[in-house]
Amino acid sequence: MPKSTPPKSGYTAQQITVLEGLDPVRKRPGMYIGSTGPQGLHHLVWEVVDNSIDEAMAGHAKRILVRMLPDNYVQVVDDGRGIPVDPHPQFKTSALELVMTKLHAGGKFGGGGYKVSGGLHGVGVSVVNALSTLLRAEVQREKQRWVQEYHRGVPQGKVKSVGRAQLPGTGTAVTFHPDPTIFTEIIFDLPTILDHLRQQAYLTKGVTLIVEDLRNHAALAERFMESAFDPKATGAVPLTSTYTFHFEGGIAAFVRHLNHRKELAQDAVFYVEKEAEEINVEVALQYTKDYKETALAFANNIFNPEGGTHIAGFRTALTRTLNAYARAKGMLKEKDENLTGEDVREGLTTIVSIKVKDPQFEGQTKAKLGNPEAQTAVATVLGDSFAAFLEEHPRDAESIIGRCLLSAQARKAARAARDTVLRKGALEGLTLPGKLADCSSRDPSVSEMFIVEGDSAGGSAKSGRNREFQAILPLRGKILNVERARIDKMLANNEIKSLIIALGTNIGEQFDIAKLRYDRIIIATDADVDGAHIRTLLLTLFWRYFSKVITEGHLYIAQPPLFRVQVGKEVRYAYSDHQRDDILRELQESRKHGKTQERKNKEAKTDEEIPAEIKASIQRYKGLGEMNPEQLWETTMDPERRVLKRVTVDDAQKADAIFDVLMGSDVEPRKKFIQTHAKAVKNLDI
Ligand code: 0RA
Repeated sequence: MPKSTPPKSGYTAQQITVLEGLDPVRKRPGMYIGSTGPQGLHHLVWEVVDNSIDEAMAGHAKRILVRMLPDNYVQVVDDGRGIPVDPHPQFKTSALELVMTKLHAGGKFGGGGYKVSGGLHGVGVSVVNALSTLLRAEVQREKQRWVQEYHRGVPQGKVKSVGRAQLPGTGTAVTFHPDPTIFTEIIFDLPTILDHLRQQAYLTKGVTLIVEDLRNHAALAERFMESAFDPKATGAVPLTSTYTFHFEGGIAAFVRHLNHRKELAQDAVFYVEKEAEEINVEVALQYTKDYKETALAFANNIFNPEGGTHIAGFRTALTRTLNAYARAKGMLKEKDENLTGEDVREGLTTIVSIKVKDPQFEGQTKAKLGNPEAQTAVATVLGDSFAAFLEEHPRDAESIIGRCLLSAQARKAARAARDTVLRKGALEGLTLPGKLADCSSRDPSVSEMFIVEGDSAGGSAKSGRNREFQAILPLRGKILNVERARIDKMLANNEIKSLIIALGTNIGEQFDIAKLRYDRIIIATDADVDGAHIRTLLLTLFWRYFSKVITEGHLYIAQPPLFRVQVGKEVRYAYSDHQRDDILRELQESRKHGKTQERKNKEAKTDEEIPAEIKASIQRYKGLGEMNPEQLWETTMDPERRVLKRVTVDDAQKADAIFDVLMGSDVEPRKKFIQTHAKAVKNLDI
């Protein structure tokens, strides 16, 4: 528990109850925010933003701002009504303090109408407070500015008025610093924040979400640390560090954006928003000439990577409606089979977003919606309105049905081809590929396989490995982009064939996870754009055809170091720029110290005569191929020393569904994208 200094006034008794209230959060943070890694860290931001989004959805806030400040501070400001500061009738404490210090106290104030956006977030801002070394709440209300500060969830004084409101109107601001004793790292990632806020902006039409990156604007940041509502500082934020998201079209704009680089098979985006079974349902869809389906599902603005009942309801209604329409218009003859679910989903981009009072999530990762009434609700809403859309847009309808008939044909042809391939035993009984350097152990539970990019790195990995339990599969070039390929084409691709045989699980209907030959499959690619692309392709491949390898936790990404730092004889490896600088400083310090001692012992010289700089050599690794076998073993393969990142369903979903501009991690192209569009259109519907 935090040992904070006792506050001055009679605050001690209160302090104890607050601690008791938030104690479980600090004891088991994972229960509240999922993890204490980077995902959990960013959850803090989502949690605070969610509260402001609720205020926006209730019709009271128009603008929500996320400021990234130096030293890992984040500030979230909205122009809502301001959290009430007056004493709560039951608890006799300021409502603001209750919201900040009581679990699940979130939206229960102000009577009735206020809605909590539940789910994985929705745990309440008090959780953020408990997990922050410092949190400051500022409220503009009744023409005053009110402030309270907390240290690991403990108030450092009462809610106080600190003078007149600074900006016109009302609002709430929360500034916090995550607790480094809780989180494995506390560095916030701009692309992650932009991705999330863009997504939230699509899901909350009409609201403006703004990110200001002020991590390199010390003077401005200092003013905001004093007051989030400082009008002078507010007016001085440069446009170049500002990212604005606002979509009048909501999820229809989201679909348009997901399809912006694709050839379309339908002009108008279909969009509906309606209530059924007390659930608010929104669906947007548009057909493309692509092969793959993109379907993103959200419940209460939370992404459900594994879909759930809302997606199920969408699918049945879609298939049923299209078959009924095609029959009625004679596009399907009496003798023709019905279109299958697969046929009607090829090339389709869909967003389903529902708001439900009591969301239930299923599965290990809580990634799947379970409410049975959501299935009926979505099916009802979509069935009615999509049938009407087809009647009103006969040309789109014709093009959509044509597209589905074509994929039915292709499906039958592909099945025939695959059956031939599989019957011929293309995979079964085939010997392990020649390029695989297998391990000697036959016990999958101790074995691992590295998928290594390129022959030269493959060579180093083969000599550097522990052959007892480590197998190496070098992959040459870019593997086939499975996004566009059908299973018959994939099976003809040699790189992929090697991979499937090495895994041992087979593929498609024959897939059997029990036959996996290694407990850990480790992807090792270079730290450059090509490496990232190959990694994305592999993730997509695994997600599409071997998803259990991911959901059962067998897929990993190796984290080779970016730098080798040497001072004197000492060698260390660094995995980031920041770490490189730390190591360098540390090594130089310890060496300087060593030299001082040496000379003091010999000649009794003073400190001033010791050289300040000591030669260091820094090597930047551009690829795995630049490391010799020993280095590769030490840094990337040795279980005692290496860093591995386990691939999550979320990683795979991102790679699969939206790895273009929307989800890509390079900021520049997207920044440009946002900015050009921001200037071109008044209502930023991109
Ligand atoms: C309950 C009641 C009222 C405002 C809020 C909650 C509120 C909460 C948050 C959290 C972040 N920003 C927020 N803005 C407002 C106001 C009730 C009233 O004024 O009548």
